[in-house]
Amino acid sequence: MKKIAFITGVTGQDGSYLAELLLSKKYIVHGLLRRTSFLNLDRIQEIIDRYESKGLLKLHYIDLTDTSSITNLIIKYKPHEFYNLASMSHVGISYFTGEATLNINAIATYRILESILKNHKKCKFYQASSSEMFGSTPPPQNEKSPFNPQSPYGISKVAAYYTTRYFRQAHGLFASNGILFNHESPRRGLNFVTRKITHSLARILSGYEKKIYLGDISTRRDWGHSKDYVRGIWMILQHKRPEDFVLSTGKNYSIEDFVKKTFKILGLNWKKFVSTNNKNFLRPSEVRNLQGNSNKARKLLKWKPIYNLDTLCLDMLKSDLKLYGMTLEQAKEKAKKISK
Ligand code: NDP
Ligand code: GDR
Repeated sequence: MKKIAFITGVTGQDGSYLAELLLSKKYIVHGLLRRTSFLNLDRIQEIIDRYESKGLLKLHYIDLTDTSSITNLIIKYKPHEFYNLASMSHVGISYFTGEATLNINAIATYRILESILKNHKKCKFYQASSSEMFGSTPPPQNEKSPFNPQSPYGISKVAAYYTTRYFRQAHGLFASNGILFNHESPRRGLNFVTRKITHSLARILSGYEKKIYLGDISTRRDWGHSKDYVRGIWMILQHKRPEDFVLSTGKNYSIEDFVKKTFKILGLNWKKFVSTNNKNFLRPSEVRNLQGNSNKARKLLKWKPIYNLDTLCLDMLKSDLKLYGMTLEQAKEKAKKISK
C-alpha cells in the first residue's frame, strides 16, 4: 500500500521540494494550502501537471486557524505522515505581525497535534523548527543548546517546538522536531537576504535596478540548500524513534561574505552596487551568529548535505539570470560593460 503524506506549506520553498521527493518515493501526497486572491502554485505547477490527474497529488484548501478544516482531512484520508511546514516564515515581518505569527506558527501546531491525537494517533508528525529559536545563544548550537529567541517568529517556533515535545512525551505521539538552520535555493522567497541578492543582481544586469539596499550585513548564518534539507526532514520521520534533530552545514558566513561570493562569480566590485544599513531592513533585535552542530543527524540518520555555499550561490545566481534570459557567460560579458 502506498504511504500517504500531508504537507502544510506545500506552495513554499521546502514544501515544494519535499512534495517532489515524496512523489519520487511513491507516496500519495496531499498538499494543504490556504486560499489566496491570486493563485500561488508556481513552485508546484510542474508536479501538479505530472501527478494530479493520476491521483498521486491532491490539493486541499485549509485554514490554519480553522481546526475542523484540518481534522476533516485527517479523518477522511488517515495520513501516515504529517509534515507541518506552513508558517509566517519571515523573521523581519514578524516584528510587525507578532500576534498572527504566534497564531499560525504556534497555536496551529497545537491544533494539528490535538487533532492527530484525537483522530489518528498512528500518524507521524514533523514540525519545522528553526535555528532562530537559539537566538542570542552563542555558536555552535546543537540539540542541547538553550533557546533565547529574539523575535515574535523565534518565540512562536519555541512554542511549537515544545508543543511537539509535549504531545510526544505526554501522549506518546510519534512527533519530531527538525531544528533547521537557514536553507536557500532558487525557490527561496524574494525578500530573504540570499535570494534578494542573487535576484537583484540579475535585475541590475538587465537594467531594471541600480543598487541593492540591505540592512545589517555583519550578521552570520549557516546556509545550506533546501534540497539537502528536505531529504533530512524525510529521514527524521523514518528514524526508529521520534526525536529532535539539528540539520546544518556546520559552516558560518556573514551576509557580506555571501554578497562578495555572488559578485565575484561575475567579476563585479560589490561596493559599487550595494548599500548597507538601510533602516527599512534593520531589526529591533538581531540574531547575530548561527552555526549548527548536526553531528546527531549525521551519525543516527546518516544525513549529510551535498551543497556548500559556493555551489548554492552559483545555483541561485544561474537560476535568477535565467529568469532574465541570461546565461552565466552572457552575464559575465554584461558585467564587464557595466563595471567600466
Ligand atoms: P516559505 O515561506 O517558502 O513557505 C511557507 C509556506 O507556509 C507557504 O506555503 C505559505 O503559503 C504557507 N503559509 C504561510 N502562512 C500560512 C497560513 N496562514 N495558512 C496556510 N499556509 C500558510 O518557507 P520555507 O519553505 O523556507 O520554510 C518551511 C518551514 O520551515 C517554515 O515553517 C519555516 O518557518 C521553517 N524553517 C525554514 C527555514 C529556512 O531557512 N528556509 C529554517 C528553519 C525553519 P503561501 O505560499 O500561500 O504563502
Ligand atoms: P533569517 O533570514 O532571518 O535568518 O530567517 P533572512 O534571510 O531574512 O535574514 C538573514 C540575515 O540577513 C540580515 N539582512 C537582511 N535580511 C533580509 N531579509 N533583507 C535584507 O535586506 C537584509 N539585510 C540584512 C537579517 O537582518 C538577518 O540577520 C530565515 C527564515 O527562513 C526563517 O523562517 C528560518 O527559520 C531561519 O532563516 C532559520
